[in-house]
Amino acid sequence: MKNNWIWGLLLILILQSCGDGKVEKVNESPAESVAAKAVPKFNADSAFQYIKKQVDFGPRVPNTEEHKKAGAWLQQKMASFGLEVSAQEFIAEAYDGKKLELNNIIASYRPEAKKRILLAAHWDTRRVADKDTERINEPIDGANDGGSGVGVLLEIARVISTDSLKPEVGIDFIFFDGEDDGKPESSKGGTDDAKWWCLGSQYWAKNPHERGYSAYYGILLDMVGAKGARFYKEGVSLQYAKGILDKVWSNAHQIGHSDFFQMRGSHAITDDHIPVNEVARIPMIDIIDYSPDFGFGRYHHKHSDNMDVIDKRTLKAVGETVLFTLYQE
Ligand code: AHN
Ligand code: ZN
Repeated sequence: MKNNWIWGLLLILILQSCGDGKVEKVNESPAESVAAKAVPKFNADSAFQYIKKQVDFGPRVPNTEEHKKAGAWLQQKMASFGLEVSAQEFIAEAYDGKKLELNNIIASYRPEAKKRILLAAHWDTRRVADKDTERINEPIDGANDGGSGVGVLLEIARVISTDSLKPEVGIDFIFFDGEDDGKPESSKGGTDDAKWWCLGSQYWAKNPHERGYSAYYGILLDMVGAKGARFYKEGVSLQYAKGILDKVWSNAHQIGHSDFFQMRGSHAITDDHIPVNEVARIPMIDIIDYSPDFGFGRYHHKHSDNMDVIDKRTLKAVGETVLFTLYQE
């Protein structure tokens, strides 16, 4: 009986601490942020498996059987999510005169929606390991450079199509082909070097999958899975789509990924967002693992760009940030 007051006191303390917790949480978020709409869970294990599946096909070098098989799997996967899939097959010439059989893969969520967001990544991998010291003329796995962007987008597509929470916007996923066949290090230095990269996005920007296609904005993912990755505000994105860049980086910070998304600018990078910005005139940012101090990651265009470089924490940071952004639009 005499213990009753102790239990009472304990109960009051528990109730108080619960209340305090709630108030503190509200105070933690930055002053300018508004209540966020609910976002389904991004599964980094699933994204990791999608990368492994691509790597298991072998290097996705244009004009190879591995490339063809991986492309067919990508289309089938997006169709299995209930998306409207189309393939854009074309021939492009490489820096060495080789004719490349390329295939841009487009998958649309809610094709009837007016307000649309374009999400892109390249799905081809590099035919040489020109930054390596050995087996320079052999193709790389491209787990990060090629595999990771596609893996994150596949997981986003899976979540959007299977979860009961749906975004309000329509979404177009584009897997660009022929991004990574630019001149090797040994023959670099010409004035035309830039034009041999990004063959798929160059083609699509001139020949969109739908006449007069446009989107509210675009997000390109390139090398978004490496351990210790850091994403800076890339130069071309700053020039054409600073508002989007600031919004996405601020979202990343709001949900706890400030380690990955650095509030600092970096150099302009030749990538698939250039034709999208300059030719298709859709503002598009590039989330890319490139540091203003150290350049590309140590794995870049080397055989070490394999599954060992992939870290689920990086996939989670990028996946959650993009998914959060989509669900707030
Ligand atoms: C440069 O090497 C400057 N741009 C190529 C961008 C790239 C290659 N992204 C992935 N692989
Ligand atoms: Zn590359």
